[in-house]
Amino acid sequence: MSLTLHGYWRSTTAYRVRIALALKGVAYAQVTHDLRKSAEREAGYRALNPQGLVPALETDGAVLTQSPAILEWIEETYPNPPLLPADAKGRAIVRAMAATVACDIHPVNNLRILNALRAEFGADEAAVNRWIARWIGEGFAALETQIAHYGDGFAFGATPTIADCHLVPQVYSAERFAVDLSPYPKLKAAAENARALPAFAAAHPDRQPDADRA
Ligand SMILES: N[C@@H](CCC(=O)N[C@@H](CS)C(=O)NCC(=O)O)C(=O)O
Repeated sequence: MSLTLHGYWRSTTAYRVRIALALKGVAYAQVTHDLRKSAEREAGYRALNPQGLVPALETDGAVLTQSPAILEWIEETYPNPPLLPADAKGRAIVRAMAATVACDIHPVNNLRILNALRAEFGADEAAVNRWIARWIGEGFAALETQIAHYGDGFAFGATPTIADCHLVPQVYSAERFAVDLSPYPKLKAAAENARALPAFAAAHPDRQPDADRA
């Protein structure tokens, strides 16, 4: 099956998909859409993803959108190594941890939200950074408790899961916006442990072909 990932190096949602594909050892092509130039809103790309957001994953005969759905498709299509626990309770907890990032942190800190804060609500960069840190902090505080309870090297258990596919990109974003991670030592340790794996390293934004070069 041939796969093409439409993304952008610094997109944390595309980063989730890159991690999952790398963990599964699945090869794919990449097409970049420069978010700084609003390329994701162009008509050609909207024909693939009507939401005009990255990522989208082109497979034989379908275009998949929404990174959590894409991760579930990857898990079902390439079951090894598994990124979800074997038991239903474990799967629900992992999906809940992922949803804390995907539903409760990332959407309110997305580019178009930040641009609306700047353009329509008069927020300066200091206010935007406070906004970002506020929502990351709320989500990370909850994840810190869950990782302390369920983690064993990774966010849940002793092997990477879909929770880590969400956590590591969100930590990347937190670091980019200089959010203090010292209140979340377990979360930080889990992210660092995951990042040390070659699959996570290969998926890092700076390693992507469209990354800014110094
Ligand atoms: N819930 C979607 C969110 C996708 C999303 O918001 N992607 C961002 C990049 S991380 C984007 O395309 N932003 C462009 C914009 O806000 O205009 C997913 O997980 O795939």
